[in-house]
Amino acid sequence: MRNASRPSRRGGSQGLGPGGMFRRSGGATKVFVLGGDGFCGWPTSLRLSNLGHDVVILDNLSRRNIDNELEVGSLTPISTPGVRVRTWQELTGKSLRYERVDVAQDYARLLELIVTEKPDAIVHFAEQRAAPYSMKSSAHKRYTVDNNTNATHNVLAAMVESGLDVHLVHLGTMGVYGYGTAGMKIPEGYLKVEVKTDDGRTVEQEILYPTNPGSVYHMTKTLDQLLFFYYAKNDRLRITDLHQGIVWGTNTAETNLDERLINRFDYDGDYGTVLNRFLMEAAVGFPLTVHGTGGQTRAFIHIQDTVRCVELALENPPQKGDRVSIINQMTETHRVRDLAALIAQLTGAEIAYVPNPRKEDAENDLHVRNDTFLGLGLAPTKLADGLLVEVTEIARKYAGRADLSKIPSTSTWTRDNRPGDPALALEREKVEKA
Ligand code: NAD
Ligand code: USQ
Repeated sequence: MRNASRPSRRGGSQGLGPGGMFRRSGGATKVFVLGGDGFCGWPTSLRLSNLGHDVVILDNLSRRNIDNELEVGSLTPISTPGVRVRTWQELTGKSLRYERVDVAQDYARLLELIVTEKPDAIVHFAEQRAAPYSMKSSAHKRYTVDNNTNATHNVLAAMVESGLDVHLVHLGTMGVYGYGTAGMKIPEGYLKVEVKTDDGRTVEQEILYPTNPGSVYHMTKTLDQLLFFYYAKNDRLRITDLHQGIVWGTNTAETNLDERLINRFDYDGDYGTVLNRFLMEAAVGFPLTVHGTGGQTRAFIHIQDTVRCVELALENPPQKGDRVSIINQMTETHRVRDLAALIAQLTGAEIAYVPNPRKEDAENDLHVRNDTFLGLGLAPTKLADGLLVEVTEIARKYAGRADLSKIPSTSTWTRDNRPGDPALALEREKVEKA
């Protein structure tokens, strides 16, 4: 049972401590960070610890093992979890623990940790997050579905079984909506629709915005969304689902404190995301790999803002019985070819229009509502503020660690797609010229 003397956290701002963070009576809030060894999870764990929360990272190191499988590594030299945690404690004296747990497979251990530690909140990053990896083969598709769906469902079932009132903050994706436009901004999760009844009346309803995933990975996030909907309704769980855009950048105020705390930087064809890949490609003299015409428009957010948004989500939980709180976590939209042009202009890099290995619209517009976080005080880091720092302090500094053979994206969505390899682009040009 929970400590009955603890003040209720319902009502958003009740119980806010110094700095606006919620605190337990007589101590810090305890937060589990599932997937806290990963790209978004590690800087988030440090930020929450820095704010005075008691942070416990649960991670099975599957991401590091996938690096072994793909024979690639982070561009930045990341330390082991043990060194990371010890360095943080040595520098700040703050408590940060790491538990090796497979959230998708080891339900008993997950439940035991929740029951004994009684976290106030759980931040859930622990999923396989790369679309190209999820499309490599049937085995990769099945792993992604098993891992992501089980991880999310295990967390929800354990929250119910524990009987505790824990706020779950999950990292979802903008990709649940697809990237189309119906002539309106994509709302934050819910869509008002008008339904004609059998007796001719018009009734207004609010539904989850229709999903339109573009990969098996993105599909798992739409499945997560249904799990959240059900558990909020049936068990009155308090859940926030953050529909996040593509994260760019590397370090945050906390990971910058010491090189042993450095965050990971993925650049390979499976895990590297578009903007970070372009920055790294420019630094190593590789042509910028624009898929197809580069007409795809996507939503972006800097890693420092990711961390800030999670902090804001924790400070503003839904109340028991509320529907899932869905928040769009993005700050800018950009077209891929415009990003390539910007980086080419900044660095002198060449651009290669390579075959698109994905089945996706060649061109799309994207308009997204993001009022919630802006209203809560998010001050976005814009591309213009951070790009040069990334090029000089990260991409160029660690360029020597890159394996250029791992850059092309070889995972194809269907048999008709071809790898995003600049060598193929040159071949195509030659054929077209002949
Ligand atoms: P990441 O792969 O770097 O981190 C995920 C972490 O979760 C890894 O440390 C991994 O070892 C761990 N993990 C995976 N399955 C697990 C399991 N079953 N049990 C325990 N730990 C497990 O990914 P990331 O970029 O940090 O993304 C984190 C979350 O944010 C993901 O859910 C992703 O879908 C979402 N997201 C990421 C981005 C982005 O651009 N990186 C954008 C939008 C949403
Ligand atoms: N692209 C290129 N060249 C490249 C790499 C990608 O043109 O070298 C294109 C892709 O074809 C795609 C776009 O850039 O049109 C974005 O690709 P990405 O790999 O940067 O992003 P995506 O696969 O959508 O996935 C990433 C994260 C995922 C997260 C998602 C947010 O890996 O975890 O959910 O961004 S969103 O895109 O908003 O759905």
